[in-house]
Amino acid sequence: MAKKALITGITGQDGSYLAEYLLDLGYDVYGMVRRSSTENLERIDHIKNDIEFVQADLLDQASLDKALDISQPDEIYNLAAQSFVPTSWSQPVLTGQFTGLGVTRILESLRQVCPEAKFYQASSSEMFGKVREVPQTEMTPFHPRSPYAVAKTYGHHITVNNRESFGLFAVSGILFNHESPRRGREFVTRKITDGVARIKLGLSKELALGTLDAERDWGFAGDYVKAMHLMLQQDEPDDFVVATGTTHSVRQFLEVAFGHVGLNYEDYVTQDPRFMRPAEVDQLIGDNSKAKRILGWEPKVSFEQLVTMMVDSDLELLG
Ligand code: NAP
Ligand code: F7E
Repeated sequence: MAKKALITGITGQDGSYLAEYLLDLGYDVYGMVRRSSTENLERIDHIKNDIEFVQADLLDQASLDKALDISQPDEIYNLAAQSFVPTSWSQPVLTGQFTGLGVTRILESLRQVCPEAKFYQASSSEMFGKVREVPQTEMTPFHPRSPYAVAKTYGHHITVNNRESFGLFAVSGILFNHESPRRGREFVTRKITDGVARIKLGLSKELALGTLDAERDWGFAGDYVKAMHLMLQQDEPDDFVVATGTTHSVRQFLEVAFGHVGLNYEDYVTQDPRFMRPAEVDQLIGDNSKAKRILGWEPKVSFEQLVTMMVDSDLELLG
């Protein structure tokens, strides 16, 4: 019989790649969606007929109980969250409710409805924040720098705590930034590649950004969802850093993205205080050696390939 997976956040970037991957592996895929006045299935439009949708919200315990009861999953991937860091300063309570307490709600439902199900929590490199060591490993202490990161740190600890308290197969994937042509346009990578395409096509004249000095360990989302799946196929539940092990600044991203279409970013990019953050995460770089050793996982798409893939996709979309 086919394995059953429930993905929360299936309409998001990672949810779409994970759903594709699990369908290819022969899974029955259930997707949790929240009610919306207009349909927002763009990222999964091509596979939506292969997915069983269940309606639920991270804020509503009874709806989560029902979603798990309907799907009776072997594996749960908890990808749903308020995931945009700047919004977490303007909506800190909501972010805590979705991104933090939402994890407890799903785990409570899991314990009531399907305690044998394996659980994946989408944790984040943002938990390292003001980093205590370079590169960051599974043992590096956390120092979150935004309400989003604080909520994710709670989600991480409650996952580990459920594992230790109740013997659940519950794991936390500490994923560093991962991007794709399906990334939301407010995140810096997609904002840049969308901006480059607009400028190249004569639809826009400039691109306003915040700091250009921040450095991130950027990988490709399509590679990273495979690590999520591998974590749930292990004999023992454990937590893993998933990263490329390389870091680049926003400025370097700009150089490659504008360079790819024969332009110089300095002619178009302006800095706008509106995009500066109250507290910044200056540099992230992950040590992926545990994931390589135990999961046999490694990233396939390089930084340059990622940037050019995103620029080409935005040129095609807008062209
Ligand atoms: P994303 O594109 O922002 O998708 C977030 C998903 O969560 C969407 O499907 C959204 O549904 C859903 N959601 C939000 N609030 C919800 C609620 N109250 N109830 C039910 N669903 C809700 O995020 P992503 O980039 O795919 O990231 C997936 C997960 O990994 C997130 O938890 C994120 O915080 C985490 N993460 C991401 C990265 C990264 O670099 N991408 C790195 C580390 C960790 P709607 O479509 O209805 O809004
Ligand atoms: O910012 C700087 C900004 O919003 C990256 C989420 O998926 O990854 C993501 O969080 C850097 C920051 O991603 C602009 O200040 C400059 O230093 O693309 P971002 P993020 O905050 O790293 C982690 C791992 C997650 O878990 C999150 O869910 O770029 N930056 N100028 C800018 N950022 C944005 N968004 N917009 C700018 O104009």
